Amino acid sequence: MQHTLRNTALAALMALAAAGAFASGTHAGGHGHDADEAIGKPGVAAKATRTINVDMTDSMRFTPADITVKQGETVRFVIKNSGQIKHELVLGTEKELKEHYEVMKKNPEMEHADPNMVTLAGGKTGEIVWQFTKAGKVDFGCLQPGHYDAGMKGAVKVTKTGK
Ligand SMILES: [Cu+2]
Repeated sequence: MQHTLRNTALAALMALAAAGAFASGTHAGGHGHDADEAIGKPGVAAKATRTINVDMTDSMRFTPADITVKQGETVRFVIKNSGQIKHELVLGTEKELKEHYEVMKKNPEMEHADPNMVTLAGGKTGEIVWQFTKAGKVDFGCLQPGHYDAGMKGAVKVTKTGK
């Protein structure tokens, strides 16, 4: 029976390998396997080449709402909540932000803390250090219930580095 078991295990491994190959084949040209890489990755503060100040207000706006960075650049965002109510800045694809926003609406008290976001009570300041590895657009928004719909969103344009 040892033989049969081994074959079963081998078949399972091969199936996994085939599935893996198929999955990576769907990423056109990319070598990334993590969906998060679509927007970049957590940055190392010591490597930040630039600090960008972003202000959040109770009028449901980010200032600035349009930011341009270079591909590969690590940016230190210093985010200030100038309002009195809780706001947050979450980096993501538009799809991710919308999905997350729907979850937040159902669970308004949900606490979340990931490297791509910062949630701040009124008057507080926080930071996100992020490396933009891929050219294109990275969206950001405040996912507190009602805020995103009210227009509390923005985008980071990531320009391709000349090569
Ligand atoms: Cu907000």
